[in-house]
Amino acid sequence: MRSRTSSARRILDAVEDIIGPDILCWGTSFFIKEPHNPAYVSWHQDSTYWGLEPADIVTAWIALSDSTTENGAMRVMPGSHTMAQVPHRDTFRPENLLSRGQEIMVEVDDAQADTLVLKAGEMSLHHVRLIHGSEPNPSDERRIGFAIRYLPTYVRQVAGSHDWATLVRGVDRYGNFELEQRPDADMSESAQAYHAAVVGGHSKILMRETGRRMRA
Ligand SMILES: O=C(O)CCC(=O)C(=O)O
Repeated sequence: MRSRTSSARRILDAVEDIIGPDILCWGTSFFIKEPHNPAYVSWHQDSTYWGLEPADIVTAWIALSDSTTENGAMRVMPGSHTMAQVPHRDTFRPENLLSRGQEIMVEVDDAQADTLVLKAGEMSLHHVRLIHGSEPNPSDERRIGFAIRYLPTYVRQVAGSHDWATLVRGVDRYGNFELEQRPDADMSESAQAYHAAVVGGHSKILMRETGRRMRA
């Protein structure tokens, strides 16, 4: 079995090839679809509410289970990462796994989409402007993805006055983010309080002008 350190290094090596050697992790999310569950992800660009510029941002989407056509693998519109930001509408549909249930307001020709079929332990990388989404999981198998958002250190937050990120490789010569503290111990009170402050700050940015907070 591969060690955690070597897996992290292999992920960062691939990310470094795309965004260079000085790398921040801005956040992570699980996208979990239980068997026979209506949860889905509408067509969207990640950049829509993140407030991060420029759009030189990449997500490593790591399959923690097999991700197949049958269980709602992620689908992408090839080449759409070269588009500008597209307008989105918020739906807040409960089955939509996105924070605002946001969906793009341009027509997507499903027939042109590619499905990213992955074995557990494999990953795909996607650009922050790539139009992507996924269907519900009508199968008997769980589909679990873990998305890690990586930025080069020169990216900045333009929608909020303060933002946080973890330096995971290289050097931060810009100081655009508060660099997150390493927890003093697993689940310590202070580490949990710090985590809550960062998540609360991100929720304010992502949910701005909606009067809502992110779902837990
Ligand atoms: O897991 C999915 O189906 C979608 C994931 C996603 O939207 C993302 O990682 O940005």
